[in-house]
Amino acid sequence: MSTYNTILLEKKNRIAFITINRPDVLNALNSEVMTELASLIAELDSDPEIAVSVLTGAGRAFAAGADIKEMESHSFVSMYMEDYFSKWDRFAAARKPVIAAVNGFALGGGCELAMMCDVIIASEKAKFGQPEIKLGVSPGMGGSQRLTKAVGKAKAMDLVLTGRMIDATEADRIGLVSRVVAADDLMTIATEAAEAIASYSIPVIMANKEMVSASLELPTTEGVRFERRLFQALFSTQDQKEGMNAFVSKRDADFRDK
Ligand code: CO8
Repeated sequence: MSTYNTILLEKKNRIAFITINRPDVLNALNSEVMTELASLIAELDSDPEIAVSVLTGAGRAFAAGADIKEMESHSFVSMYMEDYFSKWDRFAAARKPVIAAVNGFALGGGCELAMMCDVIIASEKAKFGQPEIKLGVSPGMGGSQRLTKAVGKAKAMDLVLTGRMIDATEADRIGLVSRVVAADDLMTIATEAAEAIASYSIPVIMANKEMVSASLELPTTEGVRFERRLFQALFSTQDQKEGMNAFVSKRDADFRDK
């Protein structure tokens, strides 16, 4: 297992708990966080003992955005030549589900990171926003696309163009988050959601994630065809036989990830 400077990792009962750990700078996402998270997520994708991850932030932020101090002196050429922040694409391409447990500020890149995850469980203290316009830039980690797909044009334009922060209640109302929970219950409820997912068959979890994710990219007819092929393919798994036999026999299923 690799060791990391900017993130904490704990693996328990098929769940990887990942904490972004730069609380002094509200977990600002610098290149090191990106590199470490991208590499960890690839490692977890190929770890047969892990079904799902929970991502949160240490202290009072989930992540208050990309690291402004790291970005400030960049030029277009240096950004372009490095393809600055392109490794976030690897994080977003995770094949196993990631639950974002948003404990506080999720601003700019922090909001974009939460939106790369599959389920967003927000503490009532969470705050979301895309304030990049105030810094003379724009979303750069997928926010203009994922936010618009999540909440529609009217809300996305409001958030991106005004740069205003919204609270968890508003985020819930506009469909940005999956659930809002009391701050003290955040990790318990995120863990319960992860445990529910982790109780299922890993290849089946992955197929379910893959087809929902495909809906964001494919026209409906293609998406439905993709869903049907994957659904049909799942009948080649032992876990389909086990799941259906367990139901018919009125017993709990014993999935084997096969
Ligand atoms: N980057 C670097 N440092 C940060 C960041 C950040 N995004 N956010 C907070 N910090 C630091 C502060 O500088 C401060 O450090 P120090 O103690 O050394 O001065 C520490 O964290 C605590 O912050 P504050 O004192 O400001 O705490 P407050 O409670 O007063 O305010 C806020 C909290 C409102 C969250 C405030 O910190 C804030 O506005 N932060 C910036 C939010 C922001 O603008 N985020 C967007 C960043 S740009 C971005 O994410 C672009 C993404 C796409 C890039 C892709 C490139 C290809």
